[in-house]
Amino acid sequence: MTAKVLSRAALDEADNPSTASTSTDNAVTLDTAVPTAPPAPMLASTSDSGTSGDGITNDAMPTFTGTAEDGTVVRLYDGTEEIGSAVATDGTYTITVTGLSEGTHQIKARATDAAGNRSPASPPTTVTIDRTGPLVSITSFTASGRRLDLQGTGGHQPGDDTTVTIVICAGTGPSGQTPPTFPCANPADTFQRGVPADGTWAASRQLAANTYYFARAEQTDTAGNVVASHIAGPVHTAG
Ligand SMILES: [Ca+2]
Ligand SMILES: [Ca+2]
Ligand SMILES: [Ca+2]
Repeated sequence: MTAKVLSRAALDEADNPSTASTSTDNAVTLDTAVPTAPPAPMLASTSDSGTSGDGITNDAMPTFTGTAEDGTVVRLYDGTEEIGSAVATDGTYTITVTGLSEGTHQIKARATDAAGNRSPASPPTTVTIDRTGPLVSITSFTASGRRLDLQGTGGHQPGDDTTVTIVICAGTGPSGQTPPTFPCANPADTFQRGVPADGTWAASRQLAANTYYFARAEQTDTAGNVVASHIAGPVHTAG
């Protein structure tokens, strides 16, 4: 609704007792309409690392987008804590939030109009911050004749890939005992091993004779964390 009001001076005689005005310049709109609750904020696809669309990300400062009444100030909350704000322009907003701790968060939006009316909270969006990569390692790397035997560990936490990828490369340098840069251009072998519940894996490979080899294992998770083990080796196959 619209109402004509007296100037602030007329309303506050202690400050300005003699300058009351009834000018129509002081017409203001009294906005008592509370904004409707915005829809749930959406995690921006660019902030949803690893598998897209699952709300699991290793980005601790993700960006959210959404819609709200034009011109309102949209605030995002993690529980009761405000984590970012922006003005809705053309009815949309983009907010990059302050750091979120690892774990699951329920993010809600509220919109506040120029008159200070605050909307109810939006439905929540669930986002999981996962910055912990799988625990992958090579624990044993030996040669017997031309056979290489490997043992290692892999992560078995929720979201960890169920396989590790093992890459074996020949050594470099005159003696062949210098470790290559991984991943090497022409791996001697690349293969995968499943990670059972006990978190260990083992493999045997038959490769070329009289060669120094190095190995590295790698594992990812749904958040897109990629962990590479140390480079194991050299081991030398028999001539
Ligand atoms: Ca309003
Ligand atoms: Ca994701
Ligand atoms: Ca993880």
